[in-house]
Amino acid sequence: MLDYTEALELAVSLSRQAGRLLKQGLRIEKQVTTKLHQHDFVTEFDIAAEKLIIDGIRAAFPGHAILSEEQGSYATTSPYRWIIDPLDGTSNFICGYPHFAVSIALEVNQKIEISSIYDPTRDELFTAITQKGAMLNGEVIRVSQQSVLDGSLIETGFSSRLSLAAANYPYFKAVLPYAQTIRNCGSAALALAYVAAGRLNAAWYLSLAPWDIAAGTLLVEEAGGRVSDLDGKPLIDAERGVLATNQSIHCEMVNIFKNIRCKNVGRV
Ligand code: 2AM
Ligand code: CA
Repeated sequence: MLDYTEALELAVSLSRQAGRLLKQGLRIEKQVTTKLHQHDFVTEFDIAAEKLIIDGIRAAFPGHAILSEEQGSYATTSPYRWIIDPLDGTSNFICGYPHFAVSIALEVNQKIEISSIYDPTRDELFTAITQKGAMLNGEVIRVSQQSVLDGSLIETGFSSRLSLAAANYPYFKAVLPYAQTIRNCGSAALALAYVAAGRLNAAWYLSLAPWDIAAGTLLVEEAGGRVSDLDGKPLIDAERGVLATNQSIHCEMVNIFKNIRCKNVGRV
């Protein structure tokens, strides 16, 4: 039986090492290459940070499965699977915009049990273990107490693929009149961590990948929030949309999203 505290310590240590590496790359010119399409970027720092993390996990737990953004899937028969985004917020990183994170989650029998999201520029470490609460730099965090959408600070983001980004326009337009305002800061992992810490009241995204949200979902739930798909149903596939809130404004957001679908406007 795996000791979750020890596994989290490993995730934190690797996140900090990867974060140090990313910080060194922030203000220098990077080698930027494209992946699936013209705005889907990767740098040598994404790759190096990912290698550092995967090497560390393989050394400690050689039998565990791994899913990571750049190297893809390393499948085994183990019930343990690490889900890694070595650099969430690559577009920010390329431009020197200091808002990005290292995200590591451990799934056990397909359920996230351990999370670590590390923001190296602010030296902020968000961690969670299932049923043990969520923390920021070792202090317990809770979601906000905001009870209505009116006055809420919300975040969303747009896929780097334009056709998928456009699917979010009607959602953005529908939420904006009800909220205080909507941010688009470029890291889904940090947006979820901020919902957990009560800095944002909600965040929603369409078209994400599992590594963008794996760690963040447990953080939000352990901080007293709620995570679902855009219909308010259990989240199965990040690609079809994710909604994370402080719980109190969840139904209001889902109701707004429902109206969009009635008008039959773009879904992914
Ligand atoms: P990344 O930086 O790791 O690619 C920006 O709104 C957020 O969406 C970031 O978390 C970014 O993750 C993610 N993102 C942007 N384009 C994406 C895509 N095509 N597929 C999945 N995630 C994407
Ligand atoms: Ca990434």
